[in-house]
Formats: sequence, C-alpha cells, structure tokens
Amino acid sequence: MNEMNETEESEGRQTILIVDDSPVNLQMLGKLLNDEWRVKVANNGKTALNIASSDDPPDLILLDVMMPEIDGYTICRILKASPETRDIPIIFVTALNQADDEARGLAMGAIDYITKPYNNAVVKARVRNHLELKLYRDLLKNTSLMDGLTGIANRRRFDETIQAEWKRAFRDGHPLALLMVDIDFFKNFNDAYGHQMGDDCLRQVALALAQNLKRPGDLAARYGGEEFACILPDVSTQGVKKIAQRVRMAIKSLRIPHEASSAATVVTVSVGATSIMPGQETGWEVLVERADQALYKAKRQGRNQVAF
Ligand code: GH3
Ligand code: MG
Ligand code: MG
Ligand code: MG
Repeated sequence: MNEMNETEESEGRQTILIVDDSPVNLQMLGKLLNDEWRVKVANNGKTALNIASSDDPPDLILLDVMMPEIDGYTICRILKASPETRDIPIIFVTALNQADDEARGLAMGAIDYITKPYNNAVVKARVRNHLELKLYRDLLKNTSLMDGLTGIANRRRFDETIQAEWKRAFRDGHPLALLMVDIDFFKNFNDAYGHQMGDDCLRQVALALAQNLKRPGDLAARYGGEEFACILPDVSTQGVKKIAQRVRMAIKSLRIPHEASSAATVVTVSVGATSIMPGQETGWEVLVERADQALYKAKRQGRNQVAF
C-alpha cells in the first residue's frame, strides 16, 4: 500500500483519543481499538486537552479518572465548558467502581462509564455504538450549518465562524478580512428570467465564490438572499484588495446573461472589502459594519466594482 492510500484510509476513519497515565493501559486499549479506528494517546491531562482542541479533534475520548496533576473529572469539566470541545463524547474508563463515582462521571456530561477490569468485547461494542451516534450528530450539525439552496455555509455558520475567527485573530495577533458580495440588479434578473433561473444563478455564484478562496481556513457563506460573505483569516488590507477583485472577476467570467442589468450584459457583483487587526476595544461587529459600508459605497459608485 502506498503512502497516499494510507492517508486516505486513515482520513475516512473516526478517531479515538485514549487518556491514561499508565503506559500499560494505553497500550492495551490502543491495541484493542486500532484495528477498526484511528487511535491517539495522551498520558497526561495537558496533552489530552491540546489534542482535543486541535484542528483535528477526536470523535470520542476514553478518559481515565485517576491521574497525577489534572484528573479525569477536571479534564471532562474543561472540555464540556468550551464550545469547541463540548460535543466530543467522553467515556470514563476507571477502576473507581462505586455507583457514586459512576453517577458523578455521568452527571458531568460523560456519555458512558466503563469500570476496570473490563471485557474487551463490551468495550468495543460500546465504542462502536457511541461512534455511530457521533457520526449522525456530525451529519445533522453539518446540515444545519449549510445553506439548502447553494450548499455553501449558511448564515448561522457565518455567525459562529466570524466570532471564532475574530477571537483567534486577536489571540494570534493576525488581521481578519471580510468580503460582502451582493449581486447587482438581481431583482431585475428574477423579473426578466424567472425565479428558477434566479436560483440557478445563486448556485453558480456561490460555487464560484467557494472555488476562488484558496486557504483551508477561508469561508464562503450565503449571508442573506443574494448577498454572500467571505471570511478570510490572516489577510491584510493589501491582500483583501486582490482577493476581492479576483472574486468579482470570477463571477463576471461565469458570463451568466443579464440583459436587464444596468451595470453590464452579464451577472456582476459589487464587493465591500475590509481587513481589521482585532483589538481589545473592537468587536467582530465592526468588521461586518465596515464591509457593509464598503459594499454600499461600491453600489453607490455604479456597481460591478470593489470598494473599501
Ligand atoms: P442592487 O444592485 O442594489 O443589489 O439591486 P438588487 O435588485 O440586487 O437588490 P434588491 O435587494 O432590491 O433585490 C434583491 C432580490 O434578490 C430580491 C429578491 O427577489 C431576490 N432574491 C433573494 N433571495 C432569493 C432567492 O433565494 N432566489 C431568487 N431567485 N431570488 C432571490
Ligand atoms: Mg490512572
Ligand atoms: Mg443585489
Ligand atoms: Mg442585497
């Protein structure tokens, strides 16, 4: 098997993070589970928290309770308190076998509780069930964050992402850029070509937007009716000008006929672009306001153009 295939195969599999201070326990559980799933291990709480909040988070955590420094209950509490890690299911695996202990673990938000010594087949079956539920939850979540007409991110995903990216940009000292993209004379388009063609136009514009954002962290979203927004982490004012022009040109190059437009004979967009270095006293709302004002300016100046 070549490297490419191995990577592809492991990407399709769900990931389990096993957290235990004992190397023997880590090895035993790892050996039991790594034939069916991708397994990561952590022998202390700090490493576990880092892996859980990374860009490649696990789908399930098997968590030991008694560990030096940070114990399992504390790790569970921290993970459940953060929006980014809250949805990762946790199963406690522990020698604490009193009903009280189990009740405490479950009350903290753990999805299951396995006491040692455990039966291998039972552990595997429980892990399998919880991973299957996780798969359905992920599917549901993805659907709820996707725009039904165009298939790109919806407004809800935009709102979640811009807040998270704003925080991250502030923390890392990076700028955050935003494009507001609005189709020119789209009411006329619907009137001239009908709503079916209007919907088809929206799909094509959305696809062109998504295809023209190059970095994995970029997000193209449907902001409202015929208005789209692009979140561009770590893009400067200079950079956002280039991207805005590229996006505008890409949509014009689709050459969707629009004889009822006063800006051109094909579908065009106006783009408001801005980039801000997040500061203590500014919030993400400022980014949206500035991009909105820039979009309004592009419209006022004649449409089919970018403004800042
Ligand atoms: P401007 O250049 O100033 O942006 O003019 P406009 O006509 O594009 O702007 P306006 O806001 O007046 O009209 C937006 C139109 O977009 C009105 C509405 O019928 C249409 N629209 C919004 N959502 C959808 C949709 O999901 N499908 C279709 N076909 N049309 C939509
Ligand atoms: Mg232990
Ligand atoms: Mg419009
Ligand atoms: Mg509009």
